Amino acid sequence: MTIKDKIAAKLPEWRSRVEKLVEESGDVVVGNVSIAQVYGGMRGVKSLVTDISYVDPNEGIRFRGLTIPEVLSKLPKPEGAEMPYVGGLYYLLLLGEMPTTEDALEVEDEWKRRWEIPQFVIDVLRAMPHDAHPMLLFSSAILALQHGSVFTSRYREGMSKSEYWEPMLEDSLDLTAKLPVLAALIYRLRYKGGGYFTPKEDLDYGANFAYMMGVDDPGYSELSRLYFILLSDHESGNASSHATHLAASTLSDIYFAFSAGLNSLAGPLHGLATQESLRWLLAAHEKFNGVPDKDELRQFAWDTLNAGQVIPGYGHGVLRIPDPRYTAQYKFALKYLPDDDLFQIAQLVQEIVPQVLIDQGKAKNPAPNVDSISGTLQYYYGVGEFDFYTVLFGVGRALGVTANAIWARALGQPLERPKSLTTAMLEAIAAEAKK
Ligand code: NMX
Ligand code: MLT
Repeated sequence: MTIKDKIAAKLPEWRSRVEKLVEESGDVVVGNVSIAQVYGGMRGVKSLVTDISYVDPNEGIRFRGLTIPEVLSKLPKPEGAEMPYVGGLYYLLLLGEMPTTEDALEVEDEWKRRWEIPQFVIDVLRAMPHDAHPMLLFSSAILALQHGSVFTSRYREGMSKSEYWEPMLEDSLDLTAKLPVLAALIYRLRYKGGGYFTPKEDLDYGANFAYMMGVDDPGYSELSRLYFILLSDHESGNASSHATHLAASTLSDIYFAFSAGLNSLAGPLHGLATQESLRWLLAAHEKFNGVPDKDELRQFAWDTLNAGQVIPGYGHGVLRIPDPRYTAQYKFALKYLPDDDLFQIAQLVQEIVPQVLIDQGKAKNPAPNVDSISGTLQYYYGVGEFDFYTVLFGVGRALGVTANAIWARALGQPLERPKSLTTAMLEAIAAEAKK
């Protein structure tokens, strides 16, 4: 059975489960919304549904019910590798079942058949100013790929609603196959003079990415697998997933929708924090001419806060513990680069910054998030161009948002259109509540 057949086989049960829930219990109240939440970025408002991942504030992410250590130990791995096949993770997200090695390889093989980037997309990238931000290049290239959307042509020809998910799957496999190639191409175009490598038949998704980046170190293949898996999904409410879902809810195809998601990933409160974290560490390194002592670093953190800025890589909209995706990368660093200077600073930051944030008394979670250490790992392997890091986040995030988009279409999730109110209306609601 192909992946498409396997999803098709699951659909009847899922469709009737959702139908039954909405029909029989549609008026059951899930939660209330306060004025603070309406003004406060909808934090904590329960208004989205996904079965692909869930973030518990006190535990962190579970992918299809599995914690990160479970995912890393249970997913099949390439021979001799420590980190699993990315294709296996995609299978898990798409189907909710632990893949066999054969299943993981089926996804990896699908990707190998679909990786090619049309020449006009490469030309679009080459036409951009040489100092364009890599996220501008990445998002533009994905928009350009929209030209080949199977969903859009099938829709134009006329297709039944019940079939929407099929071309969505087709486009998603095409898109996810091309992303590491595109990312490496952007990297080489932007920083390495323009030549690029095409993927090798005998390498998996992660190892091929390392190869195309020109990083000749097996540790970087392991890191690439780990990173794409960790960043793949973080339930539906984070900005990039939500933006992708919102755009896709209009029945725009995955290229338009994911480009929208990437555009929100490019903000410093979200994915761009990956580059900002490393920039912050490097600034500390430069200021103190190496690894600062604790007092110097504490003062450096306070200087950042007193300048009205955030400390990148710390805090979270949902998590109230250190991000387990941070912990997984931290363990990787302990094994592969324990003596690295920047890792020493990152460790020191982890010791000092949470208390500084607690003393400042604003951040609800003073602990490190996923972005606080990713750059340190990239830098160690020679990928020192930190403007590029959010592109890597985007390659990983595509796995989760495309899996979600396929299921959203399969289950007929409608156009997203919440209701807004005016301030006067909220004032009236507040006055009524006080009576
Ligand atoms: N440094 C300084 N101040 C912070 C930080 C931080 N790392 N985290 C939160 N705060 C402040 C925040 O700006 C807000 O201030 P104000 O009342 O003046 O508006 C206050 O603490 C309360 O914010 P929270 O409710 O704790 O956090 P919120 O849910 O609004 O925002 C983040 C979450 C992640 C945007 C926020 O913690 C932050 O700005 N962190 C630094 C940027 C970052 O690392 N982003 C990446 C997040 C992960 N990702 O990949 O997306
Ligand atoms: C993410 O991975 O999307 C970030 O941690 C942000 C979030 O979940 O809000």
